[in-house]
Amino acid sequence: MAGRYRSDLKWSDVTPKSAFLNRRQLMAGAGALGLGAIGGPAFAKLNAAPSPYSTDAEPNTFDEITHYNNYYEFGTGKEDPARYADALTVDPWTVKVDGLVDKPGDYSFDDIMKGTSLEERIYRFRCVEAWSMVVPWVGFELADLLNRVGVQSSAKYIAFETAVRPDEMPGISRGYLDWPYREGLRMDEAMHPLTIIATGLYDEPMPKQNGAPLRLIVPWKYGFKSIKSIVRISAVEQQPPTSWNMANAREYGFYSNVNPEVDHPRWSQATERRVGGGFFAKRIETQMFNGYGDEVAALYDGMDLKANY
Ligand SMILES: Nc1nc2c(c(=O)[nH]1)N[C@H]1C(S)=C(S)[C@@H](COP(=O)(O)O)O[C@H]1N2
Ligand SMILES: [Mo]
Repeated sequence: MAGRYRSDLKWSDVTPKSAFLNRRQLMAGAGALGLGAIGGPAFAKLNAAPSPYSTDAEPNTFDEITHYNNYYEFGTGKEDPARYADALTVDPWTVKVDGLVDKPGDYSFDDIMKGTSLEERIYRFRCVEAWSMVVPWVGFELADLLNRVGVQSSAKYIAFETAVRPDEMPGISRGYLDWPYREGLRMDEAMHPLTIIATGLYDEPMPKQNGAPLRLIVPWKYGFKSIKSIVRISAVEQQPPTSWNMANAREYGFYSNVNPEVDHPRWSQATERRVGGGFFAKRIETQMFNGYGDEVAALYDGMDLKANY
């Protein structure tokens, strides 16, 4: 896993942009001084304001969040990403933005971060599958990035791809999924203020096993929609193929909204087991749209969510 990072620098009185630039200088210094691995470039500020969408549930510990992961490029076991993801090179990092946009191009992580107009925030979201975990992400709205590259009106969906690095990712040669890992959102979902690009968690740059240096988080959808280590973002007209749907269309649809009323063919989705709660942890009731119905239910007005699972 990525080394934990501490410094004496106080972030409290710096602006987001200068926090980012300071962080870059610090990282260069850390490298030169041989202070060890840092997960990747970061945009974290210790006292960043929590998003009003944050849950007030207690966050999981850093150790829980970084040792119970799904990242099939590194293996299918929950501990495989923590064991193997250190091999991933995350700096430099380039994201190709293409398709129906005014400013296509290969954007470095720095390009993406320096242009951010919004203040970075802490988003304390519950990630739900059959299990759940509360994570204080640091990130910014995907819409901010999409607006900067100028999504054209003919684009109806945003498609995402993860890096494919057989030399760094031991899971690639084993198959499991049809690489690259792919995900997609309808345009209104992509533009929703709850949809974020996360670049860190707690006060750390994004740990590699959690998808360094930047990943998607869509808190009203099941965890697998939140694609990690993104290298390509495309604005497209047709609904794009997505990895889990390609692997098993009966079990995984395109929408994948958290929905306690629609069971996965192999398990109930009415409840979730909180990770880290210990052996006697009670299952908790899963909320429709993970509790964000007021914010997102209108996106699906008139849609049959049993057919569009
Ligand atoms: N590239 C990539 N992204 C991925 C996955 C993956 O295997 N590869 N797994 C998904 C699944 S199934 C889940 S539940 C979440 C887990 O995120 P976390 O490990 O940070 O909790 O990442 C999602 N993003
Ligand atoms: Mo998952």
